[in-house]
Amino acid sequence: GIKDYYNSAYRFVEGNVQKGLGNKVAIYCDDAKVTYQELLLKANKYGNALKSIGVERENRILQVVCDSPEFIYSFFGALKIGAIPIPVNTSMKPQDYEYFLNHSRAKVLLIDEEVWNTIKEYRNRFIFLKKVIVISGTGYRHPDGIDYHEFINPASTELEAERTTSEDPAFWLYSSGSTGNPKGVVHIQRSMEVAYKNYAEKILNINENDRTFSASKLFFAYGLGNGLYFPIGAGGSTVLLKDRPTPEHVFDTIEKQKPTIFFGVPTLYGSMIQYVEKNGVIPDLSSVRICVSAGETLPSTFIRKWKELFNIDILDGIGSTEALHIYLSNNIGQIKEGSTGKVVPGYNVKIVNEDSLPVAVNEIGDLVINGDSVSIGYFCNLEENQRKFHGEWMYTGDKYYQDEDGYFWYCGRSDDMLKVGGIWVSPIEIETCLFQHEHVLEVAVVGAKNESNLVYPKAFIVLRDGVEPSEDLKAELKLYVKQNLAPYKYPREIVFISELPKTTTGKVQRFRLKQA
Ligand code: 3SK
Repeated sequence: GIKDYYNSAYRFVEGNVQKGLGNKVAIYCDDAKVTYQELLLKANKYGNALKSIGVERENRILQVVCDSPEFIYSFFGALKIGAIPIPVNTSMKPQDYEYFLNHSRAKVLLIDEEVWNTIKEYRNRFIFLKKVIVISGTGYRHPDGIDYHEFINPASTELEAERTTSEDPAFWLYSSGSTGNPKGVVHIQRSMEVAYKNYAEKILNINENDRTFSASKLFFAYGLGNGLYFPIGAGGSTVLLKDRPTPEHVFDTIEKQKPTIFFGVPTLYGSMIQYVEKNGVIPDLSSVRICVSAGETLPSTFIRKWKELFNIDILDGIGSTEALHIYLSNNIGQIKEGSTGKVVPGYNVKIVNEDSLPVAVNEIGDLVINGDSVSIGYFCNLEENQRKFHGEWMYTGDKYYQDEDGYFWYCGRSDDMLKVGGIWVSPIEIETCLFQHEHVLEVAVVGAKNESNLVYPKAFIVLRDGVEPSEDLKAELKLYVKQNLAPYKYPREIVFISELPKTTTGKVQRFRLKQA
């Protein structure tokens, strides 16, 4: 028979109310405060309302909702009845939503009114879609959708959790990747608990007194942990920001809502530092005990500057949508600037060569990982499943080396490494070097080919405000790399551009630069 009934919504929400935290604030959003008791009742109502329109266990629901209490009610409400919420980015194009809906075969769409207004004219293209629930500030009064508040209001607040097991599918996230269509990453009921225990408990030492604030939105794997199942797993609180996370909004939110843990990405830390330098006023971040960065390597200069401005450390780490959250991280009090830190307890990692054999210390190879929060695979994508998942190991697609102290150093995506004159060259190393130059704001290095089809490093550079692009500056930058790295690594070509192409998660889209 079935041994281990486990329902993550029950564990995360009802568990806190049973522990006596019912009157504690779980969610801060603008001026609203939502207690655990209220969260439980709203999630129950939504789960019951879904049942009333025929949603059953394992049915999928595409959730296009901004960071708000409704995001959290509906995510847990769906999980509680064993249905599968699929949160996706709220600022995509109509063809992206068409892809998500048709690829996931979701029969129900829960969507913010502003987004629905941009896609409703394409409804006849959404071939599996049956019901649309619209979240509107003023009430939704059109026959093409059901108003969210009218939908949940009549539903009962009592809901027994579906008897799922820890291995039942729970939710999906779409992974944007740098090429191809987004992949539907399937996570199971235990995934959040595992990521919470491994990273939030053991690395962040999260507890009931913590209040998290994630600039990365809840529909990203990074944001989902930071702003939803980490704080709620700990019986703490989350601060949500509905708006775009500009430096101004983020600083205002920190000053007003006083989080203890802040999560950002390198580009945001960079623009927050620039904002402070430009305005000459240092915002009050004294409530924050630790900051976290992920997504791409955090430049050492940002770590130092942040410490100088606010006296707070930033812990850099790396995770993935497939692993659900961070599996390599620096530790509080043991930061090696520029490194991705060490293995997060609970995960196993190896750096392997082309024959899948472990490489020596300081040697670059492919990073592979395993752990109980890793996805069970992509929905309907045999080729990518076979490429990525090898027995218990998952290929992360990242090149790394590990130093003699056990710290991991990122060397680029597996397919971004350049073999220049027969030697592997890390584009990241060249980028890090160029980034130290006083005129460089952002930089990305890719491989280009000369007339003999030989690969050479080509740098795309965004200059700081007020710096004039010139041939002399190109020569100066090339010389700078030659003087600071092995000379064969210098970029043979430099292109000045106004902005680097990026994914919605802020990662540079190198494939676009390769085509440029
Ligand atoms: O990009 C990352 O490093 C990351 C971290 C946590 C969760 C998900 C992702 C993609």
